[in-house]
Amino acid sequence: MSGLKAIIFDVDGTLADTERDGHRPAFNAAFDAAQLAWHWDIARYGELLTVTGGKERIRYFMDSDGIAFDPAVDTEALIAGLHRAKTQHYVKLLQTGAIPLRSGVARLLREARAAGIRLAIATTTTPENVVELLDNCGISGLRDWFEVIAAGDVVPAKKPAPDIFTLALNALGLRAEDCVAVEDSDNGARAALAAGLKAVVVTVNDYTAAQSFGEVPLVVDQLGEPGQAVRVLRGALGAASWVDLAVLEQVQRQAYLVE
Ligand code: XBP
Ligand code: MG
Repeated sequence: MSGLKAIIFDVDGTLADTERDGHRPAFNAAFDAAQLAWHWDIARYGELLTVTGGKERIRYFMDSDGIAFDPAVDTEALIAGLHRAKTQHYVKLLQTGAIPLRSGVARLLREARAAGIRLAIATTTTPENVVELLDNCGISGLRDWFEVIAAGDVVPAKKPAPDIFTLALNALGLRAEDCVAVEDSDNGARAALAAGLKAVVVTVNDYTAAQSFGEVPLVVDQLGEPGQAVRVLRGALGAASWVDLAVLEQVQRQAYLVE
């Protein structure tokens, strides 16, 4: 009998490739609209992605570039305003359906539902970004497939802190060893591991491919599906050709072996 009770998914980079051509241009559009001469090119955005959370990323950018406003300017309010504008731009982009789910995501979600395995989300991004992505990727009612959507500022510390995964586990009422996390980044993998979860990492692009991902047992380039070969970067798929429930259960069982 399967010991796997739930799968907890990250969103950005995992469910969809959102960063380079989604969040990044939305930040830049917000900067333009505020008449700030800031522009995050692809390479710079890669560096900035080491900080999770949009507001935190803007603050880190200002600090690292020594950008300071007149003391009369409320910097926190300025950042919050920029971030609200960024979210509006990003949501508009999502509403065009421009950002699809990654390979194998819909397949794995369907398999999990058919097997009675519960689904949850643990993400750093703003909650409305999650539901807009889910509502605009071509699967009707997808947001309702997720019993728990833990997102954004609801925890004191964002990834790599474990808080958002711990929140999702508490909301599910499950122990970490009953679940597996699916992540795409070093920060995300470290957050999942710190919450006691075993994780699969699905690298997405140059932003994450060279990261180390802590001690996760399986790193692949996509979840995969028929006709799309999965490249295994760490670990093994066993008899499977793509990341299916049997593979996730194997990842989960290694948790028991390690403990
Ligand atoms: C995602 C993020 C987010 C998005 C921006 O990290 O770092 O900050 O880039 O989202 P993860 P907001 O995939 O590890 O959860 O601007 O809405 O914060
Ligand atoms: Mg991610």
